[in-house]
Amino acid sequence: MREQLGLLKEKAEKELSQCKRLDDLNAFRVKYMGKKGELTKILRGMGKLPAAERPVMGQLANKIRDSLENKIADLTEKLKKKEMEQSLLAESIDITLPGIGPELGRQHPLSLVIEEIEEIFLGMGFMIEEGPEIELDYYNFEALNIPKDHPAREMQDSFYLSPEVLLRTHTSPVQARTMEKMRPHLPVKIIVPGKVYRRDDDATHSPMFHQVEGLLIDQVVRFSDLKGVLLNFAQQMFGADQKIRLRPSFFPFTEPSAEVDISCVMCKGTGCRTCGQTGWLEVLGAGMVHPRVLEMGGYNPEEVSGFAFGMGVERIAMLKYGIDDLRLLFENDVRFLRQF
Ligand code: 2U9
Repeated sequence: MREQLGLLKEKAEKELSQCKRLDDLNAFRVKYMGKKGELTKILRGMGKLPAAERPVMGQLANKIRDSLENKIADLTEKLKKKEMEQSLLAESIDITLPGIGPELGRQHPLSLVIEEIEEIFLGMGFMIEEGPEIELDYYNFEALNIPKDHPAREMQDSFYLSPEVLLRTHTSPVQARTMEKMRPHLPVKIIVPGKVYRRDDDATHSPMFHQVEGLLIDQVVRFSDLKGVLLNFAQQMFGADQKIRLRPSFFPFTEPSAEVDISCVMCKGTGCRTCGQTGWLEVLGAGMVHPRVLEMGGYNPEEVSGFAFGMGVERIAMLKYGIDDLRLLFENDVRFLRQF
């Protein structure tokens, strides 16, 4: 039995030294010291020994058991500590790694252009007015000298919400509202930026686009004042060497009316594909405010006069930044937007 115990001790100690995890230790304890464990079996077999051998063998077996128990206890402590350290290590964060910053947005090219236009007109003493995108038929059409059967209504093919309510087709109703609000104050000197809606959708027309319109009413406002203001705008927006050209036109709300061209931003007036070899680009509409429009706004056309103008922001942005497709402005592709 002494020999048996010696072998068992040797084998157990070797196995114990190979235990790398707490699970291994538990398995080890069951294998040797459990109910059916190898050492337990030997201890149980003591009874069959001659009485003289029992105390010595018993002592030896107990010594081996105590020594194994001590070693298991030591190793349990060590492995617990090791496993704790490992789990802490696995949870640890490298605080020296570079952070993931939020991606910074940019201003949309249309916003940039609107702000630039606003700055230029603020510099000439205009105020900025805004108004509702859902508008009454009265302010969108009637107050602008476009009665119910007028062909200009069809040209602006509109989104109606009810017979008297629609998405505004231009920002002009804001000027009409501002005249009502300010009368009889002079001057009325405003620009109105904003979204407008028309039933149009192709390569050069979007159902929603942006306008900036302007209105100046005072005691004596002349056509030459209009030309001066628009030339100043064109030169600040597109360069000090800009020229402008006015051609006769028609709008129901102005008389006389004009289409306003600027010299081509691509070829500087020599003629190219962008300007169709003319050297000119049409970018604005303008005119002297129609006496009936002044009247409906509450001003006496015998006592005051005014000019008005309007421009499409998308067109200005495309010319300014050399954008060749309107739709790029509405697709919100960051690769496009990041360039401005
Ligand atoms: C009031 C009186 C007069 C606003 C004007 C234009 C000429 C014009 C177009 C330019 C390109 C619209 O975006 S566009 O399609 N606009 O040509 N707009 S005069 O005249 C007004 C407005 C309000 C009370």
